[in-house]
Amino acid sequence: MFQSAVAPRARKRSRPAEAGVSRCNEVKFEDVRVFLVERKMGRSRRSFLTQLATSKGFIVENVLSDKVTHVVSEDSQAASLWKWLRECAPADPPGVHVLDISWFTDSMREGKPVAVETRHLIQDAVATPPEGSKPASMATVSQYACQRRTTTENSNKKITDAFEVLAENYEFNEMDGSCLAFRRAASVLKSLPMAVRSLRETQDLPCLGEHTKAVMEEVLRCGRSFEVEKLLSDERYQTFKLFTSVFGVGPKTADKWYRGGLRSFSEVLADRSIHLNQMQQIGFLHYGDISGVVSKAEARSLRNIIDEAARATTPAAKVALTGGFCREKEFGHDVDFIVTTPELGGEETLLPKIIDELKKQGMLLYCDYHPSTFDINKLPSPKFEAMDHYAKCFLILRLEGSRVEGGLHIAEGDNRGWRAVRVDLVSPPVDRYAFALLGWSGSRQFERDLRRFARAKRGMLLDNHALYDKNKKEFLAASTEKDIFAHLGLEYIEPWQRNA
Ligand code: DCT
Ligand code: MG
Repeated sequence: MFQSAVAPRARKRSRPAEAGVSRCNEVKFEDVRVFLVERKMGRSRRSFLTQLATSKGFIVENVLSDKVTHVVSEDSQAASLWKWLRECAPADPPGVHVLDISWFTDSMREGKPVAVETRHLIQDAVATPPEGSKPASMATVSQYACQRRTTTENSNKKITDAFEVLAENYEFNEMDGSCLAFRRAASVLKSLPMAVRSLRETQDLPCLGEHTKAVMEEVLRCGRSFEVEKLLSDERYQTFKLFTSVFGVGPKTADKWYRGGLRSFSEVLADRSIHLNQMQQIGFLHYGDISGVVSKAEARSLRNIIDEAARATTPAAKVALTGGFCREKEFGHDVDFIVTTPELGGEETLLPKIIDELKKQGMLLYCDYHPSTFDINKLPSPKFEAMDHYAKCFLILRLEGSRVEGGLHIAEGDNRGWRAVRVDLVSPPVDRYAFALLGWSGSRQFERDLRRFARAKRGMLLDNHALYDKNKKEFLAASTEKDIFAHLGLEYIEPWQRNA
């Protein structure tokens, strides 16, 4: 921890004002304490930058204490800087950002502390190797997915696939704890830049329990897990998997049908005691299309379609692709969009207008529209709810092959020239946009850990509507995703690095 003072004669003081920095500046960012490294910067430039920062409401510490959250240096020689920092603080600083001057200048320009991005970091060659390379030790992996960078590349697919089958089966059996344990373990392995070769290598990794390790060991040793193989040929698992692949059928319905003795679609459809709701009827009608995956090219085409439909009725409308495709996944089960308008309130009529437009174009095969139940006075919500309160619609659209670059992602020999695709549209008010975008960008595990981190590490409540600081008893405003990461004191993780 940074405990020792830089200048031996300087006594440890808590506030820059007390430590010789102008007192008349109002402190705007209580949680951020900057330390400017004088080496290479020089005394007069350091003094100038200190005044600049305090005039903008920043706290600049004169002493390198464990209160410091952001160490800023103009020393481009990472090795010598880190050597010097280690001499000042022999133990590794927990959570302190060591940054080059670009973070400082960005923050001055914006008049607020900007979120820390990879480009700002001065990497420690010993403890933190450059981005994209292998960590020197797996011990550095955080238990929180929001502190890991996870791309779509997965070096441990064999193991994580096995974990996901087991997690899914626990979900079918409503064993939430075990399900989460396997999902967390899979998420940790997905973040590793290299394949695990032996159990010993994983001893310092978080979120791996006895059961997960036993499965992993089997996969490492035999190339497969016998528990998973047994499950894959288990009648109950197979039937649940089949039934829940229908749009509108969850584990509860699958369980009811299974307990009623049903094992196949033809048995379900022939059973007169079963009443399929509208969603399930449409699910069976378009089963071949919507149980398959949607390609990136199809998602891109849908983005243009939604964009045109939104602008045709509301020229200033803003459309953002979110969900798996904003994380650069090649395939998804649906395509998710956030739509809004620049003026507050404009979003209220936006979805019905877009839906009408899609209908006019003959694209609307199914629409389940939920008007907004968002009430700012009911925030913060003490308990996270699975669904947010914004207006949204779950759609099935008819996508013409002629609109997709490279053609539709359907079976060869299917000559219809179109396919059905699942599309979700959500429309938050513009002042909630960043929270909605972050909440829908996923992955589920990333979102879960962002909320868990906010609560456990920062005493804050985060959901798709707002970020609330429980200690200060106030809401923290954000107009971009980066603002939210900055409030949480987290390094910014790009959407394509959120595939936890
Ligand atoms: N989400 C969440 N919690 C839920 C449901 C959704 O945090 N209970 C977020 C995470 C992902 C995003 O909403 C969109 O959901 P999906 O479309 O189900 O996930 P996806 O990541 O887009 O995956 P896919 O590619 O399969 O659509
Ligand atoms: Mg999706």
